[in-house]
Amino acid sequence: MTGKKKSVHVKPDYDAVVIGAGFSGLYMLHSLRENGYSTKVFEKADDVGGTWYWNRYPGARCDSDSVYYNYTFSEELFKGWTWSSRYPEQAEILTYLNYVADTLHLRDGIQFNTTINHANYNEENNLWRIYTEDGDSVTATYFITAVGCLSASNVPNFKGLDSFKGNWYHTGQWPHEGVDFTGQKVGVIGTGSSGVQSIPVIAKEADHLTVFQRTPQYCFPARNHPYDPEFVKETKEKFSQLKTELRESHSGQIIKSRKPSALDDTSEDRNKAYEDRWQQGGYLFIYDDLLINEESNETAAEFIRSKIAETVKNPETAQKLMPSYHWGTKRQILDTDYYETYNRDNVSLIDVRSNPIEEITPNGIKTTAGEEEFDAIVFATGFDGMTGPLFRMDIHGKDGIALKDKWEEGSQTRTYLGLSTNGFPNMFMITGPESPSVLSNMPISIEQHVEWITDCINYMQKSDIDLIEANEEAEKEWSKHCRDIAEETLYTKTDSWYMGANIEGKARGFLIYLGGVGTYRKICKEVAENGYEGFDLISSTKTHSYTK
Ligand code: N01
Repeated sequence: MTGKKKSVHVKPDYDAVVIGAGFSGLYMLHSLRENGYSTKVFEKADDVGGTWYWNRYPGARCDSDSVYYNYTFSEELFKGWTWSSRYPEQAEILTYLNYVADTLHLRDGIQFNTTINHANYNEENNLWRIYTEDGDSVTATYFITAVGCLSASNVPNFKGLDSFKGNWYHTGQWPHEGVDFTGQKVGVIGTGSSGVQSIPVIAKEADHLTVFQRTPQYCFPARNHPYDPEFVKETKEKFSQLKTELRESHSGQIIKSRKPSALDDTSEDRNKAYEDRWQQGGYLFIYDDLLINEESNETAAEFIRSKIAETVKNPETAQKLMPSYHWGTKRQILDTDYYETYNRDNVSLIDVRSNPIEEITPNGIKTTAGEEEFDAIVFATGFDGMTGPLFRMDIHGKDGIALKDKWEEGSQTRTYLGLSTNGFPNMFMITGPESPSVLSNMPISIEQHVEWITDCINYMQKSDIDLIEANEEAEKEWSKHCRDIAEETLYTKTDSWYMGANIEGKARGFLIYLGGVGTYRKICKEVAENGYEGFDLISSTKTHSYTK
């Protein structure tokens, strides 16, 4: 729908304000600047990097093939960078993002050390006012969130945490100077990706490590290795082809062709295929139906359980480590010596499902099985995923409605294409809920959003459109479409942060579009080609500050 609206013309401080200077914010800034828009980025940290700035816990590394885990919008950037290994450590990825920021001269567009704690849409003048924690504010026509999906740390509200006399850390807010656990008794709570990556490293340093596990995990070996220079050279040479393939792929990665069903193979052939992948390392994507067919899924689950039994020497510990949920329906994990770590004399495992944590005491952690003393506690307890970072900014749209109230009162997050939500005009979310985001290779999905948003703003400026807002009906349909696809899979049968299940009181519902990166790209493209179908576009007499 296109219409007209009267609004008072007030010149904004910026055409666009972007929140966050990680993968999303950096490219958004570059893209808007290249198109002539005055743009300001606010970043809480004192430097660029986003998730790779904050997550400095021991063992933190990427688990996507690094040659695909980078920007593809610039051939020069792509060819100017060489990854050392298949799954590089956090520091190397942070160096890559610094390389991008420096090469594209982005730092002068970013205000560091600045937390945004409120953003407000003003219908009178059709502008966003964005407030910093210090009470300063700026206005912008477009408000773009580049806050990441996993930036709101979750420290469970354990009784007594304040009384703990030792040091405690959350993996997502790790001290920059590092932590030396030598000679210490350490407790790690949580066995998701962060716990599984950090536990083997902490175990090597600490005097004793106790892991508090609520849900056992299916882990598959990463078997990280340095890249063969010949492979890197070939990858760079076929840049254009690779870029197209990544962007049109299902997950934003290049995955070798798979067989349709695990049940088409004999158990012997299947186990050989699983064993080959186990030896080779990387994700266990061998059959297409592993996440939709319970019987197929169980073959993968059982294979990993057999590996746990084979690897972990103490049968009681091995039993505690055996997962029973559908394989792959929580975030899949690639590990380095995770199960092997439980064979160390200085590592013990407490199952907090049978023996829940009662409280943190001044000296340690008390479960129903007793109290254990610690010098340090590590919370590897995850994040308020997808919606958490948005809610923490206290965003208010039309009629003053808070985003949190809109999504939580209806007990449902609702977006149109994961990019936009009704009632919040001229606001765009990069990798927002109900887009492929965390179940895809993030840089590739980020690029698609940044390019779509830039094209959309260009279209608005050229067509003299002042306001774009997701249509309520289109949004309902998109949310339903996302949920319908998810219901066809096994994902919705497991409590996970994908479902919002890890945060008490959070609206439940699958928060990711599962139709695939290539399909999603096509849908977004068609929406744009059809004059931004599903959006309301409003013109007024207001002049704009488009400068190109
Ligand atoms: O967090 P998680 P994470 N008492 O939510 C447990 C990305 N990532 O930081 O499973 C006791 O996965 C919780 O138990 P349960 C990746 O997308 C990527 O590890 O809820 N335990 C679980 O074991 C990932 O999915 C990389 O029963 C409690 C753990 O804490 C996402 O970040 C590396 C508890 C939390 O696991 C989050 O991963 C790291 C409580 N009250 C992270 N509350 C890469 O490799 C929670 N737990 C790229």
